[in-house]
Amino acid sequence: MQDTPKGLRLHIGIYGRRNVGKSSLLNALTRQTVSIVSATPGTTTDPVEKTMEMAPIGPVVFIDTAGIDDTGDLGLMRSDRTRQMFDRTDLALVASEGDVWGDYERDLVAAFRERKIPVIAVLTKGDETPVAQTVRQSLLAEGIESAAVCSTDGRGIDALRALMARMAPEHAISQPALLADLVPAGGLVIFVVPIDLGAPKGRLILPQVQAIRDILDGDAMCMVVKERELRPALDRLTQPPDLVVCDSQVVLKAAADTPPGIPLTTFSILMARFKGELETLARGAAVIETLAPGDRVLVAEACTHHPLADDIGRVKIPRWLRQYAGGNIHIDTFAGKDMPADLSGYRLIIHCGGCVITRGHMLGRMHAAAAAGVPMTNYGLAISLTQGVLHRALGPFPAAQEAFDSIPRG
Ligand SMILES: Nc1nc2c(ncn2[C@@H]2O[C@H](COP(=O)(O)OP(=O)(O)OP(=O)(O)O)[C@@H](O)[C@H]2O)c(=O)[nH]1
Ligand SMILES: [Mg+2]
Repeated sequence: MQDTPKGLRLHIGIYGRRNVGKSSLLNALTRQTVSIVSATPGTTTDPVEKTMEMAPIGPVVFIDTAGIDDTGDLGLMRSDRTRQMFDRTDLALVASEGDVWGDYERDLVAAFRERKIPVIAVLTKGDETPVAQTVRQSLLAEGIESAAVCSTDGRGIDALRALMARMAPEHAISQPALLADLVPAGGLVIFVVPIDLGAPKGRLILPQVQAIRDILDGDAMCMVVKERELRPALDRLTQPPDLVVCDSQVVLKAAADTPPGIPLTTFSILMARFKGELETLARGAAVIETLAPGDRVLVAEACTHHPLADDIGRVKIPRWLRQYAGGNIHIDTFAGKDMPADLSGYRLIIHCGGCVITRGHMLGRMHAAAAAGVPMTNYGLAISLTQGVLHRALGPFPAAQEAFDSIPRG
């Protein structure tokens, strides 16, 4: 990842007036002394760039800039240099001291909005300058996302990172393959797709269609079968397939029907890697094995679909968890755009596959969970775990399988 060319990195620019703490913010975000910090306004004169890997986004370039309010001949040249960075920015942080939001900040936001660049208002020096709630309210009213931070002790920095991941433009976030990397050109995959009452009429669901497309793009081949036809399909082949991918709901049968030497996984696990960090989610799944009666679990869903009679998040997963733990687990369900701000007290978050949210948004949620010290997994991994086949279903992803196996079990 260190070799990622700059052109593929998310460029995050830090802008604002002199002395508001832009360079300190950069140092806090990178956890390094990248830029010189001093109490003298005008310390940063030329743009400072720092290339790094930033969890949860991936490869980024930070750009620290000179104050936009600099004066005098030299000062105007410096603020011009700052303006030249606008077009290179994929995500803008507009820094201002906690109780200040004036024309300079408004002009900066307008300049980025004109360029369709997402902006976050960062209210700095939280230890010294109380954040005026009126400032945050008026920002919210204008649709400007904000974060309050203190760069000297790191408060609010993780929440800002999560917000940055959520706001980062999708194209700028490195996207892993869906499955083409698991199958060589000319290779064969069998997709196992149950056609039950839950299947949409006359078509396949998006992850299945995307998987078929990905295999075709990779010059490989696929067979699509229902779970009952998996065994006969395997019997007809003169060579074993390179991979079997099944729906989570039939993973037990598919695992039983697929000889151990053939790699097997589920659509949900493919999507978990596509949308989030599979290793983190695999570690989170292992927590289910240690759940005890009385534990609290948050079941989080990205969309607000109308709950079905046997709803997976509200009925099935809670039932399996209680069976697994052998007693009552306290389960809160949440559906929608913003996760609860207070995640403390939960032993685990089980998230849906996130098909309606972007990868950046999902990574932001994963990071918020990590910042709160709460492990996270997703529906598909949880289902395979409760069926006792997650270790096998992670086989095509050795790092995730290792992460899953490495969790100490009480
Ligand atoms: N107490 C406190 N001081 C801070 C914080 N962040 C920055 N400062 C101080 O504010 C002053 C300016 O910080 P810088 O990071 O250099 O600010 P800047 O916006 O980069 O300034 P220029 O480069 O001059 O435009 C320094 O004295 C910092 O120590 C903070 O979170 N808390
Ligand atoms: Mg500076």
